Amino acid sequence: AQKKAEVAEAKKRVSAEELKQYPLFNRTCYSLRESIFHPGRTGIIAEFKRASPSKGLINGSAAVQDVVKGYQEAGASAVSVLTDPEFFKGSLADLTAAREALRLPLLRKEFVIDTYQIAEAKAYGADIILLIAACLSPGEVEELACYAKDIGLNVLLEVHNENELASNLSSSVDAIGVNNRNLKNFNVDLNHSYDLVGKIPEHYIKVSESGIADPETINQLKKAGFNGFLIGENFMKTEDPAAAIKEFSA
Ligand code: IGP
Repeated sequence: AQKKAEVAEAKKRVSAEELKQYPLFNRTCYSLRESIFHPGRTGIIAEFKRASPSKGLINGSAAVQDVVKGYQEAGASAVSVLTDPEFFKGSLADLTAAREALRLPLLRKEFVIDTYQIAEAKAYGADIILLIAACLSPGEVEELACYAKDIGLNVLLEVHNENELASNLSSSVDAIGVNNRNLKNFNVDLNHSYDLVGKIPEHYIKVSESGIADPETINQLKKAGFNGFLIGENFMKTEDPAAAIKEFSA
């Protein structure tokens, strides 16, 4: 039954060529670099995340457009929207809703393994894709990053350790994100960021991801050399994520 459902799902999908006809595919993407270094903005990449594998339901009621508008007003440099339905209760509809509400770079947060998902990201409104080094070979990172660059998207590469970093220094990658959360046991340790920041070559935008819980941590990460701060749960777990980000930005 699982297999049948997958085949049916695949049949419903439009072709990559059709995706390229979508109005949103044919737009100029916002630059992550410009927005991260924009003087009036905070460097925060604020995430819309309803649920996660480690926490279960985080926020079952927040409306995507209200939240992302609030993020933008509070000075976020970019917004991240989960599109994975199974573990994060996200969707491509959420991504497009966010696009309509925003004038900021928008990240499709997804486990990307093929070029189709990248074309889809742009067609549904994303400006940035995430590539997770732990899920891909260096050759795949290069191929997918190149494809994304060719269609005008920004590329954020996520790493967990020095080996993943050293094997994936593609020139088609714009930003390197150090994930502080261990994907196997979900433990968060900010030392991942502090240990790796000095090893990221200067020309990449440097992003610290996950478990950032207060404005003081952002200051310390900035001093260590980070330019971007990917934060989801600590905003989303409150009743009013847009109010929560304001306390980080004050
Ligand atoms: C946000 P947090 O701890 O602030 O909610 O973390 C973001 O870093 C996290 O959602 C994330 C993620 C991922 C989710 C980072 N990399 C890869 C899914 C897949």
